[in-house]
Amino acid sequence: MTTAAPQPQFRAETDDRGRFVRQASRFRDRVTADGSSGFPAEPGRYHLYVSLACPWAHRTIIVRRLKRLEDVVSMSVVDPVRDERGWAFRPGRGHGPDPVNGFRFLAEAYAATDPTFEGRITVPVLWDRVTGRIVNNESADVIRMLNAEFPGGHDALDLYPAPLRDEIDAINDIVYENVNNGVYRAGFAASQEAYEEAFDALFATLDLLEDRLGGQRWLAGDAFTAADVRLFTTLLRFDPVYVCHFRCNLRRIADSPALSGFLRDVYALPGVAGTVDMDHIKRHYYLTHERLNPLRIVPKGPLLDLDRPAGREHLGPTPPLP
Ligand SMILES: N[C@@H](CCC(=O)N[C@@H](CS)C(=O)NCC(=O)O)C(=O)O
Repeated sequence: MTTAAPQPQFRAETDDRGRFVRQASRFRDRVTADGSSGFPAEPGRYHLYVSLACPWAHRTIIVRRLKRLEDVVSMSVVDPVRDERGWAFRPGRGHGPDPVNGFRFLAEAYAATDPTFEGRITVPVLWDRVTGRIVNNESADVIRMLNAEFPGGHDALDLYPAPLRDEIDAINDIVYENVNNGVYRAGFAASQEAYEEAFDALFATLDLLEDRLGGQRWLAGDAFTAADVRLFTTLLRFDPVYVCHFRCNLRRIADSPALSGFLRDVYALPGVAGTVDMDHIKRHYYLTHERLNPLRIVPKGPLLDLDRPAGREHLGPTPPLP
């Protein structure tokens, strides 16, 4: 009997040394307050397609909620479990049909925008009802637009204040490479060497962040910013998913006092807990990556203690949230 060689989860995004190299986001147009980009920030015009499971989409869900843009940018949720047809709109707990276009699969939104697109169909997607196309499918861009361009939100909260931009960009670069995408580089590595490279960079960076957050409340200092939102969505998934599914098991977030305090601090901000769906998160990862978990058994644990007070108020101010 011959056995086929094991294949990486994403062949097209694996280099010759077994490293996971994430595809670039395809749609990068901008919605602007003044409309100069061709996509004016009109209330009711744009729609966010998200998965509650996905850490990248979760950023956009949190920023939409904190900025109180629920009535300005509509949103709908895909089934957390994907098959070979990709993200799908199906009825179920916490997800449902597509209210805008009646699509059955998110792939239809991509095909409507660029019929030649052959990459992975990803969430989040910012859809324009007027032109009938995707404006942007890069979460980093979408949170910036939600923060700054749309009228009618909670303006007192600025997640990307001008004086802190260089600092936020520098933090984001390190956190993206080694933590947000670092867990994926470990999990989708197709060689021991590639896995260890990602693993070492991930835990070295978590050590730096543990130090930093031991002495200050938020990553950029006194202001709660987009950098904190971006770290939060990875930390939230770390102990229940990445430790086991992606083999990121040097230590847990629960073993890191500052990181776990920070995680609970963000979780306790008004509106954030309501964006968290641990069932979607766990079922998505363990049921979808069939090469990592072929038997599709979903671990029952671990116990999470997200509601325990963080007790970090002495480290800095609480953001201006209603
Ligand atoms: N750079 C993108 C990444 C988005 C992304 O990779 N989303 C994942 C879910 S966590 C996805 O949709 N994957 C689809 C697939 O693997 O087929 C962003 O930040 O928006």
